[in-house]
Amino acid sequence: MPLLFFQEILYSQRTPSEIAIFNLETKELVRLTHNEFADEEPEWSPDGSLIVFDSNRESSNDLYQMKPNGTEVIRLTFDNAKEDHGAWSSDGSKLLFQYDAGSNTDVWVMNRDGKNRIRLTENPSRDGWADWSPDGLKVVFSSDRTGNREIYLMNADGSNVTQLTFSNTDNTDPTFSPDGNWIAFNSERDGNSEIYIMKPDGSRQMRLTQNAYYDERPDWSPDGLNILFSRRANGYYSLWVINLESSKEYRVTPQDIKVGRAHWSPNGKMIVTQYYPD
Ligand SMILES: [Ca+2]
Ligand SMILES: [Ca+2]
Ligand SMILES: [Ca+2]
Ligand SMILES: [Ca+2]
Repeated sequence: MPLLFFQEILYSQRTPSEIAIFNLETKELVRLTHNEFADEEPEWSPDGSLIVFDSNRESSNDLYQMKPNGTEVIRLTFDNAKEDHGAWSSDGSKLLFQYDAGSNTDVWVMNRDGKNRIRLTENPSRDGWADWSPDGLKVVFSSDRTGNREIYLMNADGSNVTQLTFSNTDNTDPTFSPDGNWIAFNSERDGNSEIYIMKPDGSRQMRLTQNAYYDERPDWSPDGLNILFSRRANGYYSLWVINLESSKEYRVTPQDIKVGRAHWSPNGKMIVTQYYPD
């Protein structure tokens, strides 16, 4: 009981944030949520009709979904654990998520309406940051079971867990390319966090960014040609894109817009992001 109580205080004290959509053509930012709670980690459904996100608006942290105009908000999880990091399957029928009971975190899956919850990892370490392969057969995730965070691949039912990275530094936020041929992730193996890609068997690990800032949370564009990522400099994140052919990178969001974890819209024209109004 004391532990749960303490967690709930921590959640309620998280920095307030909102979900917003940034239009890449007009450069306009539209807020979808307006409240004093932490609304985080939005991801667009593959058919474009819904956005999943997590929020501490109802005392415990839970997953929610809403329309891309901010209406029809539906709560998907209801227990005292912290549920976050929702990730859509390519067919839009299921959501992977992270279930944090305080001392342990695991990867779970449920139907898009919150029903039929199934636990996929059962390990005392912190397992999470999961994403699907495009064919829905595999799940890539991060775990600190060796003492630091490494990337692992397993079957979608949780069987056959295979370790892909062996860097002895933190590696996290793995995500499949749309064609399933690559996994992007971030790693601290070269001093600070940079964006990397590798083949789904762990071979051909290559660094894409190299600088003094924290580059995290990669997300492939729907056409597979670019990777969106968050860069932390001077305490704040901005969104950047790197083109995989030219290796050129550019900033997406203006300096004065404070953002967090973000994902492309299915049509590649917008980005849904965590947003800090102040
Ligand atoms: Ca909020
Ligand atoms: Ca909860
Ligand atoms: Ca675990
Ligand atoms: Ca960096």
